[in-house]
Amino acid sequence: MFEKIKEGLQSAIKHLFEAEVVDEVAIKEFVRNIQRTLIQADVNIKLVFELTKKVEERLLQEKGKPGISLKEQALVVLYEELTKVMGTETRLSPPLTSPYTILLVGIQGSGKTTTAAKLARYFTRRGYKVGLVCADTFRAGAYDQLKALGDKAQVEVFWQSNEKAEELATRGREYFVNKGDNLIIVDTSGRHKEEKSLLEEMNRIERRLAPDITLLVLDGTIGQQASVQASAFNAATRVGGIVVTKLDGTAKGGGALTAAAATGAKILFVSTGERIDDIEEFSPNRFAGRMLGMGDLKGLVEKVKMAEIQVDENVMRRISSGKMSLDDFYLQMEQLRNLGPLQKIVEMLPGLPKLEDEATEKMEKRFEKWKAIIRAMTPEERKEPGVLNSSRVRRIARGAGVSEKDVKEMLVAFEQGKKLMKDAKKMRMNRQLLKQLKGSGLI
Ligand SMILES: Nc1nc2c(ncn2[C@@H]2O[C@H](COP(=O)(O)OP(=O)(O)OP(=O)(O)O)[C@@H](O)[C@H]2O)c(=O)[nH]1
Ligand SMILES: [Mg+2]
Repeated sequence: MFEKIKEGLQSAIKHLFEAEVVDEVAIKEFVRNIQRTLIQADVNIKLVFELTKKVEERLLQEKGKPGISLKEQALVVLYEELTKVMGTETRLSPPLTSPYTILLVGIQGSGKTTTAAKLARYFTRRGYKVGLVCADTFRAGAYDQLKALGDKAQVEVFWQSNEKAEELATRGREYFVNKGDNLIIVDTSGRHKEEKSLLEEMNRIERRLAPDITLLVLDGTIGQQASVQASAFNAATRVGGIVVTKLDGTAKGGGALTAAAATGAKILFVSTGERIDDIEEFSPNRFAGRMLGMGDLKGLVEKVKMAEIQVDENVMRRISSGKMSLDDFYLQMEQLRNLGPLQKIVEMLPGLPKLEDEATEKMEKRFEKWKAIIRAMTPEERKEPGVLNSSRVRRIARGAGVSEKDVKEMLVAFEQGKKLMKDAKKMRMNRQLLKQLKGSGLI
């Protein structure tokens, strides 16, 4: 799913992460690459430009936040904006205590019958007693198809011949309610050429049946055309949610999802294959993460937010102007620690070379040691490390339970860090930063 989008977005990100300097030019190129990818995925041009304009504006305005490089920020901003265009997260959770009716509508071949069976299975697994009603009086073999699928889901299917669709729908519901079922799913017909009469029929069924929710089933392969269908059905019925089908193997999935979301209707489920279990709840967060090819982007966003909260503006100003004190250095190490295991953070950022486990472990251990050293110092020493002579170093080493060599090593690293932070303003480069860290012997 989303192979093309994934490829395009990831290559845009990789390109940005490999850039020497992330300046306005690099950001604009990043944005252009994203535009191209989304347009290829059939996302509506207006939506694409709105999204990329926001990404660009935010990146130029927000610049890098303290402790976060502009590249990481770019990734998070893109993730957040992608999530937004896919709508809000909504769950369909019918009550278990009273009967709930779902009416499925949609044009011919959109996947209604398949979806009816998939939903039957989905809700059966969650403890509902489900009944399927075939209210398709148009399609030859409509009942046989639903019956075969219903058997797979182990759900009973109701059907009677020679009935009006609205008649069939209400009788079916009555039958299952009397049986004590609490979730009734009604499948309807779709007619290609007679869309007007189809909409009229759906309107009739809806008025008569008064379902708890009408779900519109949209074929994902139609891309942004989804919005036209959604609007037409919404005018004839009260579309309460959308199911986008056939997202497997279509390059237009991004278009269908964003177009459907743009109509204001909520996408509740997506279907990704012909098998009975190929259905999942729609989650904008998770899908944006998937499009960016990262499992735990949400986690990264939270971590970035956390880091933002903890960074003191004054400290950052001191650090980036090269006036870092040992207290600031200590805080920096603390924050790195708060972000979680270093290895995990590095893994979450695309385009970064993998650190060996041992290297990160070594680095983390060293940080602990250095923190102990700083704790063993007087406030004056922390503020002005220049006063440290050999007798003070000896005292500190003893106080921290380390060797004098360790203390000296920390002081060298601190001086290097100070310089690094000063330069970081200019480069904000993970790769270079890592190289320098490696070169400095810190890791
Ligand atoms: N690959 C794929 N095929 C699907 C998916 N959902 C449905 N299909 C296929 O699409 C075709 C049409 O599905 P149906 O469920 O019969 O569609 P319908 O809306 O009930 O069609 P009508 O009753 O004729 O209006 C079938 O061959 C399904 O197997 C999906 O998510 N992925
Ligand atoms: Mg059907």
